[in-house]
Amino acid sequence: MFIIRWILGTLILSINWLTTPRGVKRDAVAQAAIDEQTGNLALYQYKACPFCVKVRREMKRQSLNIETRDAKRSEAVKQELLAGGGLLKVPCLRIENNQGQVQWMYESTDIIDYLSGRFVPA
Ligand SMILES: N[C@@H](CCC(=O)N[C@@H](CS)C(=O)NCC(=O)O)C(=O)O
Repeated sequence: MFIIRWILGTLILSINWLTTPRGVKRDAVAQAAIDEQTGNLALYQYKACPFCVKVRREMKRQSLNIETRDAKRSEAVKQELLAGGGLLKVPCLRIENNQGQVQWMYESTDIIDYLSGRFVPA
């Protein structure tokens, strides 16, 4: 089982690496404004989880510099996710607003919809 998972994980990461999307180019001022907003976001994830890869690809496509936190490799990160979000499931986006209120968003599709709705110009 471990071997199969390792092979699948390596395959997913290799295909992802070979087909990495190009990020949108913004001027420095616009990118700095986006970076300030994404500073309040963090993606809890596993490196080779296909749903996490899907979200990371969208981040790349939109040039969103969102901190990623690996809940498999770090016990502290895993505990943060469990304590905050309530489930050990990835991907999960931690969203903090300017008042310090925190929302934990699970489901890759919901996360991608949220990022597109917030950062892709209509
Ligand atoms: N429908 C979810 C599926 C997420 C999912 O199944 N994630 C797996 C990792 S690939 C998970 O967190 N499983 C629980 C665990 O590993 O403890 C999504 O699209 O985000």
